[in-house]
Amino acid sequence: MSADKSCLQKARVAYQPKLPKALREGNIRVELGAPTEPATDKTDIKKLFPHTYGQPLAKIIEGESNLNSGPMKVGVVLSGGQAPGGHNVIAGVYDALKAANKDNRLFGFLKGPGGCIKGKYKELTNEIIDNYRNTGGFDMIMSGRDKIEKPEDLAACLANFAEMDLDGLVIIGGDDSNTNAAMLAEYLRAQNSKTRVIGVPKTIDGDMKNEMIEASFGFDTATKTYSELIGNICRDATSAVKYWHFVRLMGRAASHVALECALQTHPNICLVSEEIEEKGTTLDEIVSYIADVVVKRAAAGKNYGILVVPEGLPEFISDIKAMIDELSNILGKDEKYIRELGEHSEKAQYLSGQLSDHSARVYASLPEDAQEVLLKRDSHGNVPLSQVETERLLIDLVHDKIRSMKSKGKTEAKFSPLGHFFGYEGRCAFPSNFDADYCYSLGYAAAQLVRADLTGYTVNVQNLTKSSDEWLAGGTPVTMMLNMEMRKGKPTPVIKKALVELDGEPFKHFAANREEWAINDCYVFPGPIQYFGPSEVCDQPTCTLALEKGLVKKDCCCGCGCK
Ligand code: FBP
Repeated sequence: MSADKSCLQKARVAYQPKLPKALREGNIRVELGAPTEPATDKTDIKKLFPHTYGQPLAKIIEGESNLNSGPMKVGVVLSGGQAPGGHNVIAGVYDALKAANKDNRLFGFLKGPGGCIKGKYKELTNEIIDNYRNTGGFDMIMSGRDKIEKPEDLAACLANFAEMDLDGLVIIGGDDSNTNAAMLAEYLRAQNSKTRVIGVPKTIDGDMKNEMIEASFGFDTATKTYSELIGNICRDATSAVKYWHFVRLMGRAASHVALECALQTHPNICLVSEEIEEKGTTLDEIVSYIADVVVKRAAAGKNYGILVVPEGLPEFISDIKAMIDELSNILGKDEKYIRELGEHSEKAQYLSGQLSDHSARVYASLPEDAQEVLLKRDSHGNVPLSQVETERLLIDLVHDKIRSMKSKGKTEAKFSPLGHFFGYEGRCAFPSNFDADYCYSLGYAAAQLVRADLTGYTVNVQNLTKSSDEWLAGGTPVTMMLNMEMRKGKPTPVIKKALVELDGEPFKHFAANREEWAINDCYVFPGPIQYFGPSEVCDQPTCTLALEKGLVKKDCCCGCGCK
C-alpha cells in the first residue's frame, strides 16, 4: 500500500468496528442444530456432496468455549469482484485468531483462488493488517476470478494446503465462489485433509441473500456511493435543464443496485430487469416506454431527465435473452471453431447460420462491440455484461425513435443524451460504518467456524437492522443453499441467486412512486457517505434492507416523504 495516506484514511484506521455481543465475549461457543437439506434437487445434491450434505446449522453464542484454541494456521482468499469491506473481513479473521491464541497464524493467498492452486501466499502480520483496517479495495492480497474446479486444481490445493499444514481456509466471494468453497470442502474432506473451508458472502450486486443471509457485504457502500453520484447528476440536470442522463449501474444479473439507487435518489426512469423478464418486454417496447417519458417531460417544458439502467438488463429482455441462450449452446459445442475464425464478420456470418431466424435478426441489430461481448464468457460461464454499453444502445435507439416522431410532427422534444457507467467507482470505496462493522463481524465469526472444525459452511450475521449488539452470528451449510441449474449446457450445483422480487417491499415501494418520479422532479440528493457524525446520517441501512425488514418510517424509505 502507498505510504501516502489521506486524512480520512488516517482517521479511519483508528475506527474500531463493532461486533455482536456474543463475539465480544472471551468465551465463545458454537452450537449445532438439526440436519439441513436444500429446498430442491435433494437427490442430485446429496450425490454430488456425499461427505458434506445435510450438515446442521451453526450458531455462535456466549458460553464455555468448545472451540479449538490452537495454535492453528488459517488461509484467506478474496475471490471475484471487489466489494468495500473485504479488508475488514480479513482483519476480523486475524483478530479473532490472535484473540484465541497469539501463536495462531493467518496466510493470505495472492490474486484470488489462483493463489491457492499455485501455492502463492504471504503471511499476514500485525503491520500489514493495521495498514488496511477500514479501507476499501482488495489490494492487501488482491483478487482473481479463477475457479478451483478441475481435478488437477483441486489436487494442487490439497498438496499446497498439506505442505502449509493449513487448518482452515476462508474464501471471501459471491454465490459462485461460495459454491466453489463447498466443492473444495467436499473434495478435501473426501481426501481426509484437515483443511476446513468457510465462505463469506461478498458482492456489491446484493444477490447473495436468502433466509439465512440478510445481505452480501459491499452492497451498502457501493449503492451509497453510486447514489451520491446520481444525486449530483440530478442536481446538474435541473441546473443545466438541457441533458438527459442515461446511467448504467453494475449488477451482473440482479437489479438490486439500480433499484436501491432509485429508492435513494428518485430518478425519472429506472428499468428493473426482473420486471422486464416477468412481463416478456421486448427491446422495442422498452425504447417506446423511455421515449414516451421523454416526450411527456418535454411537453411539460422539461427537456432533461435521469434514467437508471442495470447492467444485467440485456439478458432479461425476452428477445435478447433467447438469443444469448442460443449463443451459449452454440459456444458449448463450437467454441473452439468460432474462436479460431479470425475476423468478426466471419464469426457473425457463421453464427447467423446457426441461430434461429429471430435471434439472428436481433444479433444483427446490435452494434459490433456488443456482438463481440456476447460471445465472451468468464470462468463461471457468465457473459461479461459490464462490457456491454447498454446506456449507449438505449440512447441510440431512443434517439432514433424521437427523430422519427419529430419527423411526423408528433413531438418537439429536444433530446440531448449523455451516457454514464458507474461500477468500478463504487467497489473500492472506504466501507460505510455498516460495511466496516458487518465485514469485521463476518470475519470474526468465520474464524470461530474454523475453530469449531466446520467445513462447507457460509458464515452469516443476522438481525442487521438492529444495533450491532443484537446481531446474531452463525454458519449455514452451503449444501442447504444449493440448487441445480444449467451452466455451459450442463446441470450444475449453484447457490440460487437472489433476484429482485416483484412482490417484495423494495420493488412495490418503487412501483407505487415511479409514475410521479417520471414526470415531476422528485430527486433526492443523498450526498457522500458520512463516517463521523449523527447516527441518522452515518448509520442508515440501505432502503432495500429497511423495506425488507419493515423498518420504514412514515412509509418513506429515504426520508423525503414519498408514498
Ligand atoms: P462479484 O459477483 O464477483 O462480486 O462481482 C460483481 C461485479 O462487480 C458485477 O457487478 C460486474 O458485472 C462484475 O463484477 C465486473 O467484473 P470484473 O471485475 O471482472 O470486470
